[in-house]
Amino acid sequence: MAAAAPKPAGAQVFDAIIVGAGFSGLYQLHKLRDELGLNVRVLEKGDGIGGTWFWNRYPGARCDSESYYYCYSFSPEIQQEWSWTERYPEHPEIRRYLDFVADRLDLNRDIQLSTTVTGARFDGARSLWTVDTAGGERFETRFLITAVGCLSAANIPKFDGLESFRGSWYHTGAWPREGVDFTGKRVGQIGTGSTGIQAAPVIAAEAAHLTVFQRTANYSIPARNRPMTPEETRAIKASYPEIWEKARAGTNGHPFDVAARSALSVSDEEREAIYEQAWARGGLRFRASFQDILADKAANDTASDFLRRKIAEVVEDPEVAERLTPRDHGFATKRPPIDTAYFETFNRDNVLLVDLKAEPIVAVTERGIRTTARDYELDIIVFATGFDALTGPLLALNIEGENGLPLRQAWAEGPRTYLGLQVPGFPNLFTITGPGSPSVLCNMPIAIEQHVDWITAAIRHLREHGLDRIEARPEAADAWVEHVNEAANATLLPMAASSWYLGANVPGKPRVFMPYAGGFARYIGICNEVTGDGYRGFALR
Ligand code: NA7
Repeated sequence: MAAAAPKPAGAQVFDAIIVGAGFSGLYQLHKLRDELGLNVRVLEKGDGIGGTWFWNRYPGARCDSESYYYCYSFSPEIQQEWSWTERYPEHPEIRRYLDFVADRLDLNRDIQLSTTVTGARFDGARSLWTVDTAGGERFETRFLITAVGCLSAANIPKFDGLESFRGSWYHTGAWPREGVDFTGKRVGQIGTGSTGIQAAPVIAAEAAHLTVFQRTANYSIPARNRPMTPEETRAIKASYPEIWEKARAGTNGHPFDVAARSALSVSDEEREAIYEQAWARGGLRFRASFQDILADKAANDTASDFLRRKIAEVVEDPEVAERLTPRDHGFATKRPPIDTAYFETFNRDNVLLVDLKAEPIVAVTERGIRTTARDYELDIIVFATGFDALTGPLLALNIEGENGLPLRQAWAEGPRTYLGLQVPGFPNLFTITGPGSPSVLCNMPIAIEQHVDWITAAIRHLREHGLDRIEARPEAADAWVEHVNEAANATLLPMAASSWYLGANVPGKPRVFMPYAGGFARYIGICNEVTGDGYRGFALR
């Protein structure tokens, strides 16, 4: 590597700065420090590690991937030492797991908590990044790696009058550590995505009254959560190599097969039986019942119809059931939630459903929420309104690349990356699970590991060849953006007009399908080919 130029007074110098201490940041720290021997600092905004799971402590928050594969695969020791208690881990258990990993690998000593990055600029002459924090610290680093998660910038709708509300309000993705006591309270929950669907049953059981403000009705599959048995855990631990192999060979990084049959190739009775079985098993695997659920509208209709009928079976009041029934998008074209007694919650006497399509919110008042139809008096408002997904957490860092180009400007028309790993004009910046990679369409930890491994190998390559810089070529990024669009258009995913995959949930955000829908296995193959081909599409020097 070229010798580092003199540093400005006060800047702390590292080989790599990683922003974020969730699944991505922890593993990236381990790889760069313990395998490459780099001097690394992780900067983390929270006062604890855990990333997404540090912030998302709302009632009912648990993972939708099954615990035994929502974890790291890189360490056979860790996966033998750790045992999950439930099929779907609740948020405190995931934090305990990450603490266990951090302790086991002695990571905490290189993690700086309560440190918010406020800006990062690339100095082309010295091939170095300068990183500034809210506390006035300055860092200099050769490599800047964002490990900020895909769903970490809260989307809080700008309702008139929110500041006048006399009660308390919370966003689910920035939940107070000490929790919220709903006892005896009248609660309003806005949003019925995966989060709202997890939270509503738990809030309803505790609060005096819950009003759910729904803009778009959603499908949901029962999670069928339950404790893990010792036999199951033993069997899983004995077969981890095959589990991970299967997860990497699939579309979504889950270790299950997608049935190699069309929903239209079987009789109505057979299809119904297959869906009933998947419904009884529960979980995201419902999607895998047929291979064309996300590829063919007629096939998708069969799944959507089945799930609509289930809502009508569970919800006692037919009018409420109809309002809860999604009619404007097909199943799984938006991120499919899984639940524990979500639809049953609307059979409770203390729960009211408000259809915001029929009566939109006009304002938040001192006493609650006003729609075009009436006022709802509330003590607590819960915003389960999602995130400025994928691009939001990156833009919040105020990154400026070569010649002072702000990332916000480079992405004015939507994110433009090569493989979701790098952005042209931003040398030595790596974006773990960035837009244009499988990320949120995938079981996250395994997607993260693949990115971290790729980034680590790229940095190793630079160092072994005495090089300073790696940067995505503009033409490679253009071709990749085109491929990401093609991959999305080969599915039904872009059909859901209000999807956060498209940025449609945030007013003014460019409508671009952001994650890579071409499949995890295919994506891994492309990344490996690029590396094998001398980092095709990247400029190294
Ligand atoms: P989502 O899936 O984006 O859901 C947010 C919900 O909030 C959804 O029902 C939205 O309705 C609703 N929303 C958003 N803005 C508004 C306004 N202005 N008014 C009324 N309702 C609104 O976020 P989640 O947190 O549930 O899930 C995010 C991911 O976390 C999830 O997919 C998993 O990957 C984990 P809309 O559908 O946009 O009409």
